[in-house]
Amino acid sequence: MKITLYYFKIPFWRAEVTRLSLYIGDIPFEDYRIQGDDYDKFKKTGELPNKKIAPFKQLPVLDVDGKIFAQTGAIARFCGKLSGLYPKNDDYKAALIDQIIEGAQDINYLVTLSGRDKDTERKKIARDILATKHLPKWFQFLENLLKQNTKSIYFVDHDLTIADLAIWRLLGWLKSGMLDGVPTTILDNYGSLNKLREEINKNPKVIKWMDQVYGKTI
Ligand SMILES: N[C@@H](CCC(=O)N[C@@H](CS)C(=O)NCC(=O)O)C(=O)O
Repeated sequence: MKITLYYFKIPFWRAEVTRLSLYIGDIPFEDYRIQGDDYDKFKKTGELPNKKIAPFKQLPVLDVDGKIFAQTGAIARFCGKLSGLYPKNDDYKAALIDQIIEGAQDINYLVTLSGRDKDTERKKIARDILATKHLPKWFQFLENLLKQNTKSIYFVDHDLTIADLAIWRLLGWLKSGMLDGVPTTILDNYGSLNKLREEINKNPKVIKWMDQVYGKTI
């Protein structure tokens, strides 16, 4: 099976959940990062470097033996099944993982909405509401789910899944200081989320990936 993941040249959770899942599972894949002319063409027409058109003119897109499909969750699940980080025969466990990925989508959407206004003053207010109301509410939901799983520090059962990787990278972005109006202390009050982050930061394959691809831990 030949797998190519198309995404932009950034370590964003939408792609990183799949890149890391494949890397952890020792599944070979091409990590195609769209930039330069490829990027301009994609932005104008939705055309990918393999000449196919992205179904929603968005990334990520996965190419599996010449067949393509999009959407972060669909791609992460497909690759998670290959790498052993998503169940093949346990619908309930799969749904528990799915709800976290969908939660990540909801959080991402709130962040996107809060950054849309071109008016600086209105954007500042939107970001303030994001940082003081929306994010704390969603972090608490995630914190509760982590606490409910008494089997491990992960979201579901005993082991790492794509749910953990998605939230790990999403949280890394949210507390990075890159988002205007969202302080780097935003996660300080969430013990279980921090434990999850620390554990994944210590994962030898994650360390190796980060070092090899980005030259640092992010
Ligand atoms: N629902 C999609 C959203 C994907 C998405 O928003 N991708 C962004 C990059 S993070 C994109 O391709 N934006 C370009 C565009 O919308 O023109 C998913 O889950 O993958």
